[in-house]
Amino acid sequence: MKAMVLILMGSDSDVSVMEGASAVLEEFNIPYKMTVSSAHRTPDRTLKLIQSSEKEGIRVIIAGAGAAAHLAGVVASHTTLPVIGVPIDSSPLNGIDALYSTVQMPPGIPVATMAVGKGGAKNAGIFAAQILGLTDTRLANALKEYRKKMAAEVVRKAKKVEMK
Ligand code: RP5
Repeated sequence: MKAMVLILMGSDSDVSVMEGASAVLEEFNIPYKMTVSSAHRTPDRTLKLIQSSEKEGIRVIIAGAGAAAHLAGVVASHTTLPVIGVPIDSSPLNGIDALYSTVQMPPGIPVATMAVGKGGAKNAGIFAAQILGLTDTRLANALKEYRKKMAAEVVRKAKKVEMK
C-alpha cells in the first residue's frame, strides 16, 4: 500500500523515541515510511525526501529531532503538507532545546509541535491519524474506539487502586 505518512528523524539514535509514532500508525493500519535525515548533516537529502514525498502522495510528515532541532521547521519550509514536530530529549539540555527550536516557528510556517520525547512521538502518530481521519470514516471511527478503550482502561486501573 502507498505510504500516507512519512516519519523522519534527525539520527538513528532517535529511533527508539520515534517508534512511538510508528507503533500508533501500525495500530490504525496507516501505511507509512520511516527514515533518517538531518536538517544540518544532510540538508540536500532532506529536501529531496520532501520533494519525492509530495510526488508519492504522502499526506502528513512527522519530524523528530533533538538538540538544535531544525528538522521539522526545515521540512515545513519546503512543503505545505502538515508537519508534526517531535522534540527529542537527546542532549544535555533534556529536550528543552529541541522543544524551543521546534515550537518557535516564525509566523507563516507552522509546525504542529508535540510534547518532548516518547509521549510526543505517540501523540504525533495519533495526530496524523486524526488529520487522515478527516477524510476517512473508518479511521475516524477507529479513533473514537481508541478513546473509548483508553477511558475504560483508566476506570479498570482506578478500580485496582481503590481495592488496595
Ligand atoms: C540531532 O542530534 C538528532 O536528532 C539527535 O537527537 C541528536 C544526536 O544525534 P547523534 O549524534 O546521536 O547522531 O540532530
